[in-house]
Amino acid sequence: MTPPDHADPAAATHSPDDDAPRAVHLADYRPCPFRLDAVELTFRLALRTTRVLSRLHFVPVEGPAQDLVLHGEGLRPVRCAIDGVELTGAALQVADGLLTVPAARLPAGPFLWEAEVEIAPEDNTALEGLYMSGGIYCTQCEAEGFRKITFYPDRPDVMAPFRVRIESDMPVLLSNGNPAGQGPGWAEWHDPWPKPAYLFALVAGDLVAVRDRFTTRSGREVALAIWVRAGDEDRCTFAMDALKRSMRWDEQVYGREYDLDVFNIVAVDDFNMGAMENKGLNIFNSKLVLASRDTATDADFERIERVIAHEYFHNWTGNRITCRDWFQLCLKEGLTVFRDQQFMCDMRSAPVKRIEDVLVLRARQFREDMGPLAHPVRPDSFVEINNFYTATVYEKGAELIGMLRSLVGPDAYARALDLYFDRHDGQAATIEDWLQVFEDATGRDLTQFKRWYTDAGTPRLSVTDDWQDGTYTLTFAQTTPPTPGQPDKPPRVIPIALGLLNPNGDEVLPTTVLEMTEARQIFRFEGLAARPIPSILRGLSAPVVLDRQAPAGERAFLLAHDTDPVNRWEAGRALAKDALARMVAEGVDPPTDLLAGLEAVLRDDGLDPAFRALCLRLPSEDDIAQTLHDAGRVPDPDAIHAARRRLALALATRLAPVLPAIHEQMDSPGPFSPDAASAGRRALRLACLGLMTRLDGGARAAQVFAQADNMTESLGALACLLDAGRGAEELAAFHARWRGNRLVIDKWFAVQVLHAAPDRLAGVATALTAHPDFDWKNPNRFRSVMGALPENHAGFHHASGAAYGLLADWLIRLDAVNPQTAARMSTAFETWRRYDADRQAGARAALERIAAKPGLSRDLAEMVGRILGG
Ligand code: B3K
Ligand code: ZN
Repeated sequence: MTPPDHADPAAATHSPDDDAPRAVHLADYRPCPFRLDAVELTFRLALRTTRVLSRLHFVPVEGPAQDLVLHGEGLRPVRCAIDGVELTGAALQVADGLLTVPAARLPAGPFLWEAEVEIAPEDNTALEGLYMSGGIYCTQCEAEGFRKITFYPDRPDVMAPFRVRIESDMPVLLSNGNPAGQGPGWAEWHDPWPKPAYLFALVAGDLVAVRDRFTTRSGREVALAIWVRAGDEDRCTFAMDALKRSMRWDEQVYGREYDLDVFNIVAVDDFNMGAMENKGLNIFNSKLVLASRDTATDADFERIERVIAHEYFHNWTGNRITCRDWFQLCLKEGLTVFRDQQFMCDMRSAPVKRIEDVLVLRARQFREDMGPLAHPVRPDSFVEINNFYTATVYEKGAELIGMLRSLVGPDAYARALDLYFDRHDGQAATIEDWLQVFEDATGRDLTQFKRWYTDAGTPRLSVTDDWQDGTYTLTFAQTTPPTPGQPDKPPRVIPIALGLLNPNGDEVLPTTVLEMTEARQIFRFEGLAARPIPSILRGLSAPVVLDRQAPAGERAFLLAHDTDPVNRWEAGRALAKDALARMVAEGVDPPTDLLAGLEAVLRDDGLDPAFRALCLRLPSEDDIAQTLHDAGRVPDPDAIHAARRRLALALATRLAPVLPAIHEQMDSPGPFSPDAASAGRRALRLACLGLMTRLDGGARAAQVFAQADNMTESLGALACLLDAGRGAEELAAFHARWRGNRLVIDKWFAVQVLHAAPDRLAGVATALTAHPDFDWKNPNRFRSVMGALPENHAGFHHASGAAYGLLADWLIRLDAVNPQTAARMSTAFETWRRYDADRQAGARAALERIAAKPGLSRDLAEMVGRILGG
């Protein structure tokens, strides 16, 4: 067969540096002029010469005839035809990743597009499209990876049922949907549910299945399988259990059933993110599937449970109802995160889970919203969509759903969701559709609420109170600082969950949601016997910063008495942040009210151990830096590091009499269980160990390390030892024991970076990159060193600028093979303008060095441009 004359691979290959990156705008959205009624794909797998044959059944939609425009990147076309007539010459135009067939060359009615292309999975280091991971063929198509597999209208609003045939001598051949036949060297799959190409998946490899079954509430029998490499089967039990619980929960809480005969999960070692919700064939980073007591920490177990649920929940919120375009990403991600958070609250302690979510929201999303990368939950332009899988779209997107639910109430929320599933099943929807459903179900006008989707930035809520003649008055004011491209922000509706306590600690006003809609608004409470103590923004009822000049003693009172556990924790947190800010700025001693308050919490064995552990966790150095920056100061990373250690020492000294006893008491006698209660006991045990280490230099931690029978304790003790400036022997023992387990060796790398002394960080990290196990092309391994660098705040921002330079070197290197992961990790620099002039100069030099690199990907170029320019 003669390749058509457009077969020059360069013609359809994306070349990152060929021209300036172009932004895509929401305002430019146009529907696709063709419907796609059916997709048939055949894969003849080979490492460097995989053949992909596609048959796409197009139907023009009403209206004037239009060109057929298909995406394609890095494809070697062999043959393209319409209704069997091969296309050559002028009938085909290929440029900038787009293949265009002029309208004049298309039949007036339905037609069949056929293409045969060649691709090289083995050469695909970007891990997008069809690639190899440890000898396994696998795919990642979201957001725009399918165009690296074949020519296609690669946009989420084009949905079609798929039939897939895989030809390969690999023993296991998987794709989406239900199995439709198999024989020696081939397998066929049929996915009856129309889906966009980003949900396509294919896996072929030497895998074994851990199997189970699930019967849906209407009686459908679903065969469940988790596919892993031989030897990993015994580490799938927890993930399988999480999957079954997720399936049941979605039936019980959202009335959503699974809709295929099989549900497959595959674990691969090389993956750019956590996992992917491909229809009926979820592909996971192995670190989010494999877990056993020896190899996974409690945090790993928790994350596995959450992500298994998240990907499963996408089956309805994402797959059955998908996004019209990528600007609507939060439609599926914000909602699915909200659903996974609800699930986790139901599976575990709800307040503890909410506190953890608040910590993540502040650490990642508030930080993003306050810096150069701030963008709306629904952005209105992007250069590279992969750069918008952010904390804002995910975590703030979930907060928006939570606010909606608290504004309309749980019953109306349930009605609205039922309407959403009824009305939009099988469609590619928008945020307008989503809000319309709520308006129709509740009769409420959500025009002002929509600003939460379109306006970036974290509102600041200030509050003053007054007590006169039996009336208590709260006056709130809201402002949102400018963000890139958005100088002015009108007021938004803010649900403020409020409780009032009397001076005995009794609740005189149970949690009530105030609706703030103006820039400044007053709320009055009558009939109270005494001036109450307010508990404001309970459960963090809106993603805002509360600026309250609390009167002396109020926070300590709330830490001791608040009936809302999240705000109780929050009171301690606010005290600790204030204390640390003053310790840094004014050199004061750790305040007694904080130490006394934390001691009371620790000693209160009526409280959940997990909650006590969270209260004892001091604010991170990055959090303190942000607090100082907000207060108009230039944070000094060394002073922050020193103050935090000083506070930890003061706390340890004060608690010294009780720490060993609680450490012992929290030891779980029976067999290991990863459940939340047991994990909470281990968390408190480790919190005590961390404090004890401040006093004994690591003596107890060394014993714990030697005796540990689970990874949480083993790694926790190792971290304590490194913090105490020792641990060399233990590190060696840990490596020797776990050298055959990639996921555990990732932890071995990360713990050394996280706990290196600040002035040694760059040296430690450089040495680790020279270690024979540093496989930098594996995203998990790369992240375990380079992703951990900024987590060591004082080390990353060391005055030498060495860590900035080191990260820049490695981002440049990684960008050439894996732009997506390189771009994501550049967010380490997003706070660079907080710091002093010398540090800013160091960070700027590193960023400019990246920006100047010839051939930089558009992913990393966009990120660095925004970070520098903001
Ligand atoms: N939807 C995927 C993320 C895809 C990221 C593409 N760069 C996982 C998830 O959110 O469930
Ligand atoms: Zn998701």
